[in-house]
Amino acid sequence: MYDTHQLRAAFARSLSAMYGHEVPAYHTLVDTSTAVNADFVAAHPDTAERLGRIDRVTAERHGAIRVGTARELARVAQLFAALGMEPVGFYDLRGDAATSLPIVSTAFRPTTKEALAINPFRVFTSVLVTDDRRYFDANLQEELDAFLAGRELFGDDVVALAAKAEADGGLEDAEAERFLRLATACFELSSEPVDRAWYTRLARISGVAADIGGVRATHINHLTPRVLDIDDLYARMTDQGIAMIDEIQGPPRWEGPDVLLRQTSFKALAERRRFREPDGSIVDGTLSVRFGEVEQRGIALTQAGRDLYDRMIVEVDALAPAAASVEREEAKLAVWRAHLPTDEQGLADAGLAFFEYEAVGGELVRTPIVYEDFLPRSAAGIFASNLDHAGSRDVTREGSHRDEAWLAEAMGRTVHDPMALYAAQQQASLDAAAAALGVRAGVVG
Ligand code: OOG
Ligand code: NI
Repeated sequence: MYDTHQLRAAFARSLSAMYGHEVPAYHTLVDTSTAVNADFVAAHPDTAERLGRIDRVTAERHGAIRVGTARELARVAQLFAALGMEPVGFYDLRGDAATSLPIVSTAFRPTTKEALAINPFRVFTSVLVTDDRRYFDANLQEELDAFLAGRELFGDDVVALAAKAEADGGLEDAEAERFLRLATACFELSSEPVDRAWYTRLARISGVAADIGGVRATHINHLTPRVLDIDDLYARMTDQGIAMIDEIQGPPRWEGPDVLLRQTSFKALAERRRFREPDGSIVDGTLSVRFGEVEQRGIALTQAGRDLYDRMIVEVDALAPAAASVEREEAKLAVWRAHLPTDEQGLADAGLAFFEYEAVGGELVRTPIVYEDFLPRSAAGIFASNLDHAGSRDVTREGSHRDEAWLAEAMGRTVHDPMALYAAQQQASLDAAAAALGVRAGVVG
């Protein structure tokens, strides 16, 4: 028997094996990340594990996938439900000024502290918005919708097994292995020829639209390891001759506590794909859509902390508009030093971050809660830096409406609010600590 958590861990391993086979640079990234983490723990034995035990951090991955329709989203949500991964958060990347991204996203992940500790696998999942007139006119939408309706990304057999696993809390060995094989295969790069004319038409609007709607299959776009020192990782990858994107997205390196999420990536490598030309001939060619990404996670911020983060990013933009990465990093550092408390106590006192509290020998001991989600601005930056062309869109047209309720309706599932999950975790720890100390839980932080 595989229970939900064993299925999730096994699926993450199986996807990782397949992706490593398809994209050998992934091995370089994982090996380098493992070395960075081991060295970091050796250099900082007392503090390195404050944001997660080394075994969890080194095994930790997030994936990214992209689907075309509400139906495909509902079916992939069923697959993830079998693995104990629920939709958390709503990200609308369509507003990004620099790049044409006709998508909205959510993240499937475990939602409890216990499940995260067993295996924190999460998948950033985007769905195309085909009725957004800024990107697709009525004719193209009709063609695109028909194309998407004519494909099946997640077959009935794998979806049925997933539903059974969700209902029973796991699967017997033979069925579990079949489910894992079928589910992994859904994300394998297809060798079916790509219709060149159709793909190119969509790519002129958006590289992501072409990647989603230009082919009859989906694939895992990237699998991201977690490191304890992303600047060290960046330097070591560069030393190995791998061209990283210019900027580390999100907060800067600084002397105070790490908050939220820092991410960087290296450019998509050209992968061999076959194409069907307009004259019907099949030729070899290449596409660059997949890339390598790495992340460093920090402390989860409260709504007040998040509002401050968003204001700080606006200030960085004002100080260093479209500046080179070195200047942006300097601007970030100055803004961080001006606004953010320089230690955890300061963050807690100002109510800016989430912590767990535990009663130990009559004292309340505070431990930070790690940010388990994503950042829309950073996600847009990662997308943008890995596309060959910015694409095009008509900003004079009205966009179509999408929100968390739309996502929930499309999947028939609750979309969790990340803030509410962190707040509940903090409160549960306070209640338990108060019970242990024999006092009523007060508000801390
Ligand atoms: C997702 C891009 C965003 C992240 O970690 O924020 C992302 C994609 O490429 O499909 O990977
Ligand atoms: Ni990612």
